[in-house]
Amino acid sequence: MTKVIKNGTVVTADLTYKADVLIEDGKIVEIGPNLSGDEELDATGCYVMPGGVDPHTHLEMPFMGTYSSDDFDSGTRAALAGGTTMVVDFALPSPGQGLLDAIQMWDNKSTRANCDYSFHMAITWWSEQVFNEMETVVRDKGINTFKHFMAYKGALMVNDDEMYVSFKRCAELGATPLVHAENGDVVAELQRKLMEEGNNGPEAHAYSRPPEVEGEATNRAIMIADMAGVPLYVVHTSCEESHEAIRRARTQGKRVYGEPLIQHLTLDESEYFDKDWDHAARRVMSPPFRNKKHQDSLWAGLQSGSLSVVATDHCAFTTDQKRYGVGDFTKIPNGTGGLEDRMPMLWTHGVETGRLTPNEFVAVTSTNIAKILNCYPKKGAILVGADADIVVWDPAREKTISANNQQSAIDYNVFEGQQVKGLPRFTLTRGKVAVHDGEIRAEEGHGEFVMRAPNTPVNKALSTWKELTAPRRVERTGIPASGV
Ligand code: DUC
Ligand code: ZN
Ligand code: ZN
Ligand code: ZN
Repeated sequence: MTKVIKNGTVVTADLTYKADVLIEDGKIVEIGPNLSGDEELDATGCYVMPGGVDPHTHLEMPFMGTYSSDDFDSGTRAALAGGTTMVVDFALPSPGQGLLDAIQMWDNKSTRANCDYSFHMAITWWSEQVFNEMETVVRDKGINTFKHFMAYKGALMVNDDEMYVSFKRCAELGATPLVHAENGDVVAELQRKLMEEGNNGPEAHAYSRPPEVEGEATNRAIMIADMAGVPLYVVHTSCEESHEAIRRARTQGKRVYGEPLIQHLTLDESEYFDKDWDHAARRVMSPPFRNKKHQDSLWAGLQSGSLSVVATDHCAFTTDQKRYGVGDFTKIPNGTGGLEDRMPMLWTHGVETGRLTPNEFVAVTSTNIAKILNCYPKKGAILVGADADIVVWDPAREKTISANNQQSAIDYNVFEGQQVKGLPRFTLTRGKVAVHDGEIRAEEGHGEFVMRAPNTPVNKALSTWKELTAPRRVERTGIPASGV
């Protein structure tokens, strides 16, 4: 049984051309003119692009006293509805829990996925067990990325010494460290002071996490990664201070990648001020939304290539869950949705406005991250042999975003009322049509885990600094015993 996508324009990260795409057994088997197959999908007027890869989701994650409300079923349905065909979720051990144990938990939840997926491993505490299990995670579990929270003090945060030894372990194993870059000590102090002064509403969340805490942590992580000799991936880069650090590192030859979120690109801090409690609390995430200066910086980074990927950090909580934080903003579960809306919002505000070309859109939604995560060209490509994870993108199709017709399980949408232009006509996951003109035909359990091998050779950073190790200790002779 073959399928052919006919009469479309293939758009990849580097090429645009007219061709049909033939699919068999979930893979692309031929690309060229006048192909035929058992079933035809009409792509007239559409772009045929690699399906989106969202490298940053939190599905059914235990967090801040509750669980994020989209699971691997609703979350991946939302992904497919918006043209995303692979998600990378964070397997998150609670402090004290083994890494392999946490992976088992995520394996159990992810059997419900409608599209392919992979995991990052979070390092939420440090011990010899963690050090040892990291090797099994990379060699046997197909996970080559380790996330470090520099914030969430007293919960998920790791200290600099732990981060440094973990980064060195990543270097040994051919893995890439990820950081949530915010100075958790300073955030905790700002939270304490705001609460003490009676600022307990959701707007105080933004005041407790200014751009400076993100810029400081990003700079620190970049320096530590350089000392450890590893590349670094900075998740949810939201401000100029952090972007500036990444830009500078890249011009120095360091392999540092920045990931703005669609929320930070299109929503700003006014969402927190002079708004009712629910409105503002629904938009509480870390880092918080910023002002226009920071948004312009993020767009510029995508245009110039100093920022590499657009993600969502999809971590959805219902209004009832958000209300855990009434009277204390530090207890509002942090997170917003975005999986269904990332690609249409980026097309509307990026391509339709002329900020990004369609090829750049493919690069930042799919191809760049597939390369960084070492699953290219299985994912992120329209090439013979690649998985048929494809979005047939209709640039003329429009809709108004609303919680009333979304796949996500929550009762609101942070993009409510936004008009988007550019939507999938078809979304295919390994050759299976999961979406056609807004009709969802996804299949729970269709998704498969994507193994990601270590990157060899390990990237070496430019630092000339070398650790002084015991065997190299210099024996000095002839120094006067009493000094000079
Ligand atoms: N930020 C959020 O807003 N939610 C999940 C975790 C995170 O870092
Ligand atoms: Zn984070
Ligand atoms: Zn996150
Ligand atoms: Zn149709």
